[in-house]
Amino acid sequence: MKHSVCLSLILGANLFGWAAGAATGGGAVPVTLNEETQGQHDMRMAWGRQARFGMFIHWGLYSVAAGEWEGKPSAGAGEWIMNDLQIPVSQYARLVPQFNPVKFDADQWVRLAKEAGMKYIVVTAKHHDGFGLFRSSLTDWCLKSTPFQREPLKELAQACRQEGIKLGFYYSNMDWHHPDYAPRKPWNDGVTNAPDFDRYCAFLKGQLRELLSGYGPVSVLWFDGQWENTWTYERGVEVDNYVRSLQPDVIVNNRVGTGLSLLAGQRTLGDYQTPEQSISANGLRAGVDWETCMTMNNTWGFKKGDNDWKSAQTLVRNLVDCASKGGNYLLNIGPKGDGSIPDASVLRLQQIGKWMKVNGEAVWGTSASPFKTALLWGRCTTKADGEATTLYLHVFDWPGDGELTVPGLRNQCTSAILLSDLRRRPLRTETAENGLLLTSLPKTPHDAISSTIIVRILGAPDIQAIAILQKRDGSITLPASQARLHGSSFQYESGGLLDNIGYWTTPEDWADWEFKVTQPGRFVLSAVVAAPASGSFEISVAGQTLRCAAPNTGNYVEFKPVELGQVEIPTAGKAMLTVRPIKEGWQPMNLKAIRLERVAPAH
Ligand code: FHN
Repeated sequence: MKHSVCLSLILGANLFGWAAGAATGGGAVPVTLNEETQGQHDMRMAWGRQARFGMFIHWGLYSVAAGEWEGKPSAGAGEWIMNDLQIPVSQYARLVPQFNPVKFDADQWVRLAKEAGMKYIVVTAKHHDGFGLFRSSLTDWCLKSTPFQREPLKELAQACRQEGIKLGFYYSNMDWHHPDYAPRKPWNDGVTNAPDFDRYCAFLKGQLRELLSGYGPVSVLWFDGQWENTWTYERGVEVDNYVRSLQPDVIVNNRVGTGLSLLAGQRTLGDYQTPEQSISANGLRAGVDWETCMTMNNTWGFKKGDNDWKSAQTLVRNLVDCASKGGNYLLNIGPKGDGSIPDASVLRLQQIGKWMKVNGEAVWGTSASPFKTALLWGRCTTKADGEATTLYLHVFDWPGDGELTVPGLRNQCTSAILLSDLRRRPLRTETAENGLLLTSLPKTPHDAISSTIIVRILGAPDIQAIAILQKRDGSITLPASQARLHGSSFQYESGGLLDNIGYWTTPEDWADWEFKVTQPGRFVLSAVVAAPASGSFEISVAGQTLRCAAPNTGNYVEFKPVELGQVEIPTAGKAMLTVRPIKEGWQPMNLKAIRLERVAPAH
């Protein structure tokens, strides 16, 4: 495949200098990142922080392969097939004449995203295989060599402008095809030259120039493939500043850098962090913008054999989880080689859209939860309203008794309603010892996925850390979210099916809870556990210790309650319960909660 070397390299001209106007064709020298004021930064980031939800699109030659090569399935993600099956580039090129996505419909794709509640789209302009999904003047290894003589990125840009959706491009620093990319892959069988990485970077910047000058405003540049040692901090700085010189308002992700720890004098590159396929338990540090990207099944690029789809419930709760921690959710689709979107993806986007149609205001433009521990029943997002604050309570586990406690909330509540109640009927609220008690909830939730309650309070949230309290029926629940974790490896994990202490791989780690007893007595102790093997641990409370065995539930996500024995808590007041592995018999387990059911009054 022919590669034209940048004219600048031949003429020695420096097309990529930072001189005033050189890159922007005149006008003031654009602000480079390290000169940007916080105010300018916040202004540039504002739309992304409002958006909370975007669509990731992985689409390219690999979509034609669909996870299979000469009848052999690839083990990894669809877009990694060249790597996983070590397909020689000369063979992989057989896909080029097959790329003719006649079913591609930019308007349909953008409408699907918009109706799902997504505010931006990031599409792969070039993935690791180096194949440009656009007509590049710098190489033939791109769309212009296929039968598909349209410009999908331009059609997407146009459709996004029409629908008010921001458009971003994914661009891989790593390139398995380019003759100057290093380290060269064994399967890159068409080239023999010694790679010249500087020449590759000139190519990379040349393509970025094409993408940043030929498709209108580009809102996001999503770099990737930064982990090979040829990609350096210095190249990241150069590209970070370069793309801003072309479009000063573009938001750049952190993978323009190397992802390695910063050395003295280095600064964080890019504007936001990009955790992948997971949602951190407590969000990232305050003030750090982040976005979790995630597949709907297990692959980014289409694979015909991957039908392990997450449910709409899981996807909505992941979105809410991200927003409740001040982050964004970039949910991926992998269109097929013919340009159509898998039915399973379309169905889930429509289901998410149905939920967002009712609850979108509780996601878009919201900020993180003010609660320092996870909420037993779900998540919270907030909006500051001048002298007041709106709390959006996302209730995943709807209370059967019509009551819900907002733990530790000390503000005056001025109103509480169900977001879905078009008649805006007020919910009864009481100020309780452990927070705000909502009563008169309907016995069934409006939406089993997540139902939203809007609580308006005076002032900024004032949350008192509270001990876990005994419920009126005498029961006490000690949730993973409120455990005090003592150790280095385990952690509280949440999102989707997860709301538990996980990664409990070392018996040195142990957990305890402090709680308040108002009704002493005899209690039946149980634990809610998921574990692929039965392990031994002990529970100590009120001077008694029970030796326990975790049930083998077959895996780490199917939780089962297991009764552990009885204990006496003879007096009211503060109590402490400890869960400690027994070294010799320990097996890792995920622990969702410890429960104490009061079965008799104190002797
Ligand atoms: O290797 C890529 C992968 O193919 C996919 O593009 C994801 C999406 O974030 N990023 C890299 C893996 O971290």
